Amino acid sequence: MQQGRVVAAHGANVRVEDDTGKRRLCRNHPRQPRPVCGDRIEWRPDGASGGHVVRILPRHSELRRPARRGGHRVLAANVDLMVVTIAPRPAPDPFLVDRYLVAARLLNMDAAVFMNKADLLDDTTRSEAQSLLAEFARLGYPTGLCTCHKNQGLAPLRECLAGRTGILVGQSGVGKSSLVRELVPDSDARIGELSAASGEGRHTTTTASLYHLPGGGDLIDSPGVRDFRLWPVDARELSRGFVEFTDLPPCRFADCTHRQEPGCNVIAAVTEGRISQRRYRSYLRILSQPATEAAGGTA
Ligand SMILES: Nc1nc2c(ncn2[C@@H]2O[C@H](COP(=O)(O)OP(=O)(O)OP(=O)(O)O)[C@@H](O)[C@H]2O)c(=O)[nH]1
Ligand SMILES: [Mg+2]
Ligand SMILES: [Zn+2]
Repeated sequence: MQQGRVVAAHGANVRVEDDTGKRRLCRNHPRQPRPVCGDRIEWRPDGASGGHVVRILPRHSELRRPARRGGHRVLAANVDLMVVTIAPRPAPDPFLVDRYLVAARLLNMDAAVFMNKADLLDDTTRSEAQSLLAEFARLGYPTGLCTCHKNQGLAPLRECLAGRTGILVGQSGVGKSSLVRELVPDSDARIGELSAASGEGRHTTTTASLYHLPGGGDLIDSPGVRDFRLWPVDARELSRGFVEFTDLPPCRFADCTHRQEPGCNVIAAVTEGRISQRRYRSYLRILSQPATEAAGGTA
């Protein structure tokens, strides 16, 4: 029996890297839970280059999204840092960033927000981008502006990732795979053009893959999404996901949902400008999302 790390999962087969760095395809028994990218597993060789999965070792974190028929799907395991990637094109969706940041907190991962394709910014859009990033920086998230084309601004991202397992998440076409190619020189991550008609990405990456960073640490490239929905959460859990809600004094009612209750300290902080109106609107939107709605996107 050997141990290894799953670097990519393709249905019932997983690509596993052993201690020596050798990769091989292992079959997973149909009745066993499916390993995902980032999993540590036990496996047994059969034949010269193949093997089969014996079991998944305990995970210290799971990146999840709701499944279409209820429950949830795990996209990647043993992730320390979620790098929410945005770009000037396709246009950033701050509400999508908020949902990722909530997910990261609830899943016990750190998070960072990076805007790639900074070479596409002009003076006006640059200052808009900077104020959006500043909002996340004020909340304590590492942020940065970078570009793959001139290889600029990547040092802060490298620093965040050093010695850890990070995952790049975000809309299709923001340049996640391009970042992998910059950060992991010998990687073979595929890169796609944006659609000329819609300006959106074409969902080039179809499965999560793990790469090793030259300075230590691992980086997982993930398929772009149109949408990232949280699994159903109640007000108490959702409030844990909004970092700026967590060190306020307790509201008058222990089960306050921060919608309209008297003596609500979240509403007071929004009124006094200590919590941003935009983030509070994101909170209300997530809270009112129908619990049974099907998951969108392709990831
Ligand atoms: N101008 C500019 N274009 C970039 C930059 N980084 C990536 N691109 C381009 O953006 C397009 C999409 O890049 P990808 O790396 O495939 O994007 P992705 O986020 O991996 O997309 P999915 O795999 O579909 O989720 C390609 O045409 C890249 O050449 C950048 O820093 N500047
Ligand atoms: Mg990609
Ligand atoms: Zn309240």
